[in-house]
Amino acid sequence: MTNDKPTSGGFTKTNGWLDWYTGPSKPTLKLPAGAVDAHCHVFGPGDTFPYAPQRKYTPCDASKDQLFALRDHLGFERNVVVQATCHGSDNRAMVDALLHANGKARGVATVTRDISDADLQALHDAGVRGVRFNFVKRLVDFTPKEELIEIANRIKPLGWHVVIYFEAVDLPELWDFFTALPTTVVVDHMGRPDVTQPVDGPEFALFERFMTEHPNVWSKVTCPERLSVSGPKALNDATPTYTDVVPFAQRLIARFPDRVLWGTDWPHPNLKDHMPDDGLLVNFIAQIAPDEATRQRLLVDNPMRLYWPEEYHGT
Ligand code: 0GY
Repeated sequence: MTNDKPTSGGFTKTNGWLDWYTGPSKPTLKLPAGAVDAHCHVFGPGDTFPYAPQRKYTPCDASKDQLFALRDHLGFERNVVVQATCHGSDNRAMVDALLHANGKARGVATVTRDISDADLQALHDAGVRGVRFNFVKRLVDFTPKEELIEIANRIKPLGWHVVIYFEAVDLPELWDFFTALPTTVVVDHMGRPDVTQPVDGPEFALFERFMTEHPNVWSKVTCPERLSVSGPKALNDATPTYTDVVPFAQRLIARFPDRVLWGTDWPHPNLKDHMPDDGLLVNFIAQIAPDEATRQRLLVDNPMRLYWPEEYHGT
């Protein structure tokens, strides 16, 4: 990504959703050395890595080379590439990115119960360290819970974790299943709270209870652009953005400083009203993690402990 400046508004509309922001600004927030973008995707290219027939959306192609250019542009050193539903359980595009990242990318896969031990090991050797279970109904069809538990039990000996994606309203119904998972459990996007509700309200209190009572549960404090109702409202780098999401992310970072992760979510699938400038998203980190010590944990220590433990020796 050589473009430092937004071009023609920064995005175009394709396939019924917005193409990624084509000219992310340079963040004014300097990230700590070794920072990890712990939630991002690659899509296709579709002619090399076809999208899944059962997908619920068709994304714009978003290649590993574009992802790596974005990483360098924003000031990250590493990526965690998360399998998105549009590729189903065909992990080839994600694995291809890992294999071309010089050890600077790890992955989270989607697998089905019929995967062989040899194929699981091959994913591990490529750099996969987790599986993703998705419960967002607009994205996936239902998978029986006994199948998911079986998968969780098979990936546990590899030292992997389970990433879960769900809507906050569904947490009560999913609680027993989530709390029975035998591994570290990482929640995408803070469990998608309704940020028009008070941060002290019952919905987010339940999520905090989930993390308090279960020390194996981590959360990504990601996706202000998905959760916000107030929107980016960024006129310049100094203007606060996505302010309605800030109290939720701040709360989790303050309460669980060793169990939070951050990522861009590039290339932002399914956003229909605005496409974020990834430079401003990085600047947003300063609103939720105002001091350097907190950012060091959020962006370096925590993701390194989870994804590159063999290289992490503490700070
Ligand atoms: C995200 C969020 C979304 C999409 C997916 O796997 C996916 O397709 O996770 C979404 O639409 O909310 O994390 O990328």
